[in-house]
Amino acid sequence: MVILGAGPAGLVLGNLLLRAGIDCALLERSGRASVENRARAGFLAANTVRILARNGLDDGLRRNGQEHRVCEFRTDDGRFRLDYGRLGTGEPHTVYPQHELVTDLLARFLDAGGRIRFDTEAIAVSDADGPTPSVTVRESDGRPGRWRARYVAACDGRHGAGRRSVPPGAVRHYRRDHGVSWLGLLAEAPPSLDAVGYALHPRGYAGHMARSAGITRYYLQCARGTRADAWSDDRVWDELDLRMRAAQYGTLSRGRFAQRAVVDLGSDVLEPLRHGALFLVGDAAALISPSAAKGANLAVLEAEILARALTAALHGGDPAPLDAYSDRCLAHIWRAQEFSHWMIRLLHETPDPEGPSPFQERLRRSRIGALRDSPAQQDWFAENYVGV
Ligand code: RFL
Repeated sequence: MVILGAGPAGLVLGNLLLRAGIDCALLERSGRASVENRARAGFLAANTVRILARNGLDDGLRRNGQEHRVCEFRTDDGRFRLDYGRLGTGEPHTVYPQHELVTDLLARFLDAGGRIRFDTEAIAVSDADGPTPSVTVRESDGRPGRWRARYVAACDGRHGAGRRSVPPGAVRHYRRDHGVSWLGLLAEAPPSLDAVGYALHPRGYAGHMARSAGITRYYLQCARGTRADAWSDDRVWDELDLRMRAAQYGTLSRGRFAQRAVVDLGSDVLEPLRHGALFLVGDAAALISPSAAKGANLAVLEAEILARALTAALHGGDPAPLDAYSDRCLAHIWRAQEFSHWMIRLLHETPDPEGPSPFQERLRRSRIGALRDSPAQQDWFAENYVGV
């Protein structure tokens, strides 16, 4: 078994296969330090924590993860809080930075005797629907190489070799550009409120998410095509203060921005998630906009579903779970896509082909009003917000 990519999907899958006694090798394009330092997600769903716990992969998470259960919406009409950890299914998030989870999973994989090749880039998966699937690679010394495998799991993200290797006629590609961009910021500053903050402002959306005692993620909606370094740190902080209504609700703790990146909010899904011996997992299977913090959670869930299916096929001689892999995962993926789409329309005035739309804006105000006032709507929100 060959796994492409050492992100959350590849490393959960690798650990679970090792535990089941299935031989696998992981091929990763980047070096170890780069994999361990790539700051991205932070909010883990309760189901993700359960998956990691039942597979003995939650040591770091239990030590350093922080339970999180409240979000706050700030609008022109005031602010309100939802204790989502008490609504819906009554489950909180656990805040644990993705790169720390990846570091834990990698250490675990290596300790258990897992094989991983860093600086090894998969170029293509060949003969996935034939008798001898293989992966061509560029080895760390730059030379070409080839790995043969009975199965290949593409956990190598949206731009990886796995997706590219599925023939266009064998897959349907659904995609959507939401027409909204965010400046994603990682601030070396403590969180400024004890909740996830969603600020809806006439100048655009601003978001606040805790990562750790000294690190906070912020998002600032920006015009399409904005460069990540277009604004000085002071200008970014002033804009965050304005949109988060700091004058009314308390100033933000400032610090240096350790990371800035512009994200164009987009989504896509491939169907099916299997082509012969090649399986798509995590971002390689579907990209989901970060508006609802689902990507890493789906990656972990799909990795567990695939690990169980491979175990049934290889140890039990039962191919049925592998045949069901794509449909099972797609049901979760489309549910998460729908909620994330709903979040985008809650948080932004999304572009209307007919230009600025006061009608759309009224709908958005009504949507947020329902969330503020309707217990049934709040339960629905909480269930989808923490669930995958
Ligand atoms: P990853 O994490 O991208 O890992 C893929 C790995 O594959 C390697 N690779 C290759 N290796 C070999 N050959 C090739 N040809 C290769 N091409 C690539 C890469 O180097 C990498 O190591 O994919 P995976 O495992 O599917 O995990 C997906 C998650 O990383 C992603 O969905 C989340 O980060 C999304 N996301 C969030 N998800 C959440 O659940 N909660 C959050 O709070 C959250 N916040 C976020 C996010 C994504 C963000 N970005 C990137 C837009 C915040 C941000 C800013």
